[in-house]
Amino acid sequence: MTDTGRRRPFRHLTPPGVDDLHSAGGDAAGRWETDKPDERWVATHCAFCGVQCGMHLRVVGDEVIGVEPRMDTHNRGKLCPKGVAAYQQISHADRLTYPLVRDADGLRRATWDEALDRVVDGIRRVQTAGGPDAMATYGGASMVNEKTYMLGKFARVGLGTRFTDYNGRMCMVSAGAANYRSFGIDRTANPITDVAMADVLLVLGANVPETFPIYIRWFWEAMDRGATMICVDPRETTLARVAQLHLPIRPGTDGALLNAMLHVVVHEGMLDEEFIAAHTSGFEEAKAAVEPWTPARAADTCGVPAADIVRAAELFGSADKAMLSHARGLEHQVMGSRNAMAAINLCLATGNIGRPGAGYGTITGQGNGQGGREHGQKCDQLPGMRHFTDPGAIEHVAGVWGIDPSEMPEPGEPIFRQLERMEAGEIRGLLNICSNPMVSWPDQGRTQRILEGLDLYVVIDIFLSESALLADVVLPGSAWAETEGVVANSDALVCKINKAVDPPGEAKPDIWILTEIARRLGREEQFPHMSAREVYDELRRASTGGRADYTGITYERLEAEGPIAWPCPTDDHPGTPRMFEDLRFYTDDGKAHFNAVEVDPPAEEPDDDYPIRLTTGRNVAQYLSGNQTRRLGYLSDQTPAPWVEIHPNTAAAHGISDGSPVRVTSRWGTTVLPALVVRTIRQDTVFIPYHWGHPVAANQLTKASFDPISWIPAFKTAAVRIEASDEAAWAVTPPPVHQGGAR
Ligand SMILES: Nc1nc2c(c(=O)[nH]1)N[C@H]1C(S)=C(S)[C@@H](COP(=O)(O)OP(=O)(O)OC[C@H]3O[C@@H](n4cnc5c(=O)[nH]c(N)nc54)[C@H](O)[C@@H]3O)O[C@H]1N2
Ligand SMILES: Nc1nc2c(c(=O)[nH]1)N[C@H]1C(S)=C(S)[C@@H](COP(=O)(O)OP(=O)(O)OC[C@H]3O[C@@H](n4cnc5c(=O)[nH]c(N)nc54)[C@H](O)[C@@H]3O)O[C@H]1N2
Ligand code: SF4
Ligand SMILES: [Mo]
Repeated sequence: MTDTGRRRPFRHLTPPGVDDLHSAGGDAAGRWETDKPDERWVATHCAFCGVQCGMHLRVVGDEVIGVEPRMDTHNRGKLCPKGVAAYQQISHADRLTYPLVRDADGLRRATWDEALDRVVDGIRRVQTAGGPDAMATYGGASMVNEKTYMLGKFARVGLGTRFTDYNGRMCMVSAGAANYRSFGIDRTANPITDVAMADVLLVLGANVPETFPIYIRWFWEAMDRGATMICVDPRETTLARVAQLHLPIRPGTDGALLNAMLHVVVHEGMLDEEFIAAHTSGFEEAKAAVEPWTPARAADTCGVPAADIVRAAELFGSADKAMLSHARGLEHQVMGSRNAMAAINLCLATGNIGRPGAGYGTITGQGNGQGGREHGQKCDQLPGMRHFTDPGAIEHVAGVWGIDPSEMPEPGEPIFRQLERMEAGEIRGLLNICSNPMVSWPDQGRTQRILEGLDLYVVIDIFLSESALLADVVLPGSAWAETEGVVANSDALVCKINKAVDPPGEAKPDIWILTEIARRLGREEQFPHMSAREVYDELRRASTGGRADYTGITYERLEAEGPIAWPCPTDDHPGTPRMFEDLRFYTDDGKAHFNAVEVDPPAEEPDDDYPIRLTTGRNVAQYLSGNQTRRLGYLSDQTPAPWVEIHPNTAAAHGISDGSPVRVTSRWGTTVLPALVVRTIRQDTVFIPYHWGHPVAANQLTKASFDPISWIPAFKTAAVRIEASDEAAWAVTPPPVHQGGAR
């Protein structure tokens, strides 16, 4: 590879002076190596969140024995507690090491042939009775892009079904819908490094110190430079504690707050009229929609002082460079997409987009939470972030897949719409790869009824999850360190994941499993067994000309240059770390679109029986459904079980003291958890981290109600009652018992 003089995106975007403070270490390319003769270091990225910190896996023989942070990647030698422990999954005694099939006594060991026969016979039966669409697939964004791409192709070509979707339906789809409507593309606009250069930061519903710990550096750096921080969260997170202004908002009311902020910006003459006229459309409608949202009215809805709303708007509206960031706190609501649109409206109205230190970003959650929504495992999408509405896209992708365009199924539906079809008996089979719905979907009772009611339920996982325990067939797949691949991190930086070891025991690469099922269904021609590299090269071709264009991002370039941000249409394109710098948008008219935001109440409102608001979320030491992190001693020691956060006044009113058992009951379920009595939460709200299964799962309490645009569940807005409980203890759920397949 010739030296093109290009610099790594994170360096390019690092504020002046910052680089000097940090020595990259290692050799000139930032590579570090071991001097131990038996040991190999494999350069890769973390298994967990969207930061995608670079790490070396330390490998001896066929075992990963440890980890060293990389200095040459955007984490600059830092890892959070989960990153430090991630490697312990790989050789973990609980790994699934052989297939399981269900018989009258439950799950038992089976050969691959027997298990695959069960899957293929099951699919044939389901599709003979109900047609191709009676079988559905459901994927996950912990998988590398090679796997997510293969899943979309497997569904459309291998099964011929229109029903595929993925776990980002619970995560990024509200932000995605808003980004798409406003900018015409579903990608974060400004890179997170822009935070460090902003004068004013507005952070809504993002617990950055716990959920993106390595990114917090940019927020502290901004504040050290004198930036003003405004934080909107019903809890006083570490970020809120240091913010100049904390708005402890009532859960589910961000749309009202943002509309009121735009109202103030309009009425106090803080609009960037020139920018609005030249680069946007739809402003008048958006302006009309915020007119009724006076600060006083929003104060009433949001439960924060009107003066603070005005101050927040004035700070944001008068800044030269303002950055707005949000995550799931703002998005896990029936208003999720509209909240994100209201956030973008505020940025557009004040001319904060496409500039260093001025703009907008939704912080993507999962390791491949960006890539997972680009290459076709999503229900209405074809690879390269292409849409079924575009006949050219169908033709292009059909060509890459070797099928006639007429064979391409129709666009599908979000998984939570598919659940209605499962309840109605229309969808009879589900293949779930890389998600644990028994912990992560809302209204766990309903989830269990649906999964148990299917004629065929197949799970491909690396550990036996609460959801795998209900399956007819469990197939042992591959962890991130067991195949090559790429992920796109929360800045759309495409990062190379490298293989350290083979899958354990009889476990197989996920791509092999999907390919083998498709072949046994008679699709040998479209599904030759391919290496990860061959799959990736096909993905790149499929993405050519799409919005998420990966054409120019080869494995070789990633290895030579480090992460590259898409779109990157040619071999000599430098990648696109910051979007919209030329103020051209991916919409029909090339302008950014304002969207008028009408405000609806939260999914559930408190009443006399359920007077308290429940919101749910995360803790620094656990990851998502916990199926991975609950097994890692070092992490589990920190938070072995969930708790319920309660304000001291609320606790006292209910006779609850710190550490005492509390029964929390919603219209949908009940559980008992220890109280964590803290001053850092609203008095009318309680919070439960959701990383554990039954009987302490937060999602026993949440309602299955959804954003009508994105179909994201309203995880942040339930209504409950709390009572001091006399139950001596609460169950600490260990992970489901492993199959005894220790290596
Ligand atoms: N340690 C850890 N890190 C993670 C993950 C993990 O499981 N564990 N998961 C990753 C993934 S997939 C994701 S999606 C991200 C999520 O990252 P975040 O969105 O930061 O995480 P959450 O804890 O879900 O919610 C963030 C905050 O929203 C607040 N909140 C609750 N209701 C509301 C509301 O109505 N309005 C507002 N404004 N705020 C509200 C909560 O109090 C919480 O502090 O984290 C990623 N990183
Ligand atoms: N109440 C409440 N519920 C929530 C949320 C909330 O804030 N509150 N947050 C929601 C959000 S944002 C998210 S992202 C979801 C996530 O919820 P889930 O989709 O359930 O997420 P994970 O726990 O990551 O599930 C991934 C599963 O795949 C397995 N796995 C990991 N990597 C691989 C791989 O490469 N191959 C295979 N075959 N398997 C693999 C893991 O062992 C695990 O069982 O939860 C949502 N649920
Ligand atoms: S911040 Fe995210 S990517 Fe980095 S080590 Fe922690 S979990 Fe892994
Ligand atoms: Mo997520």
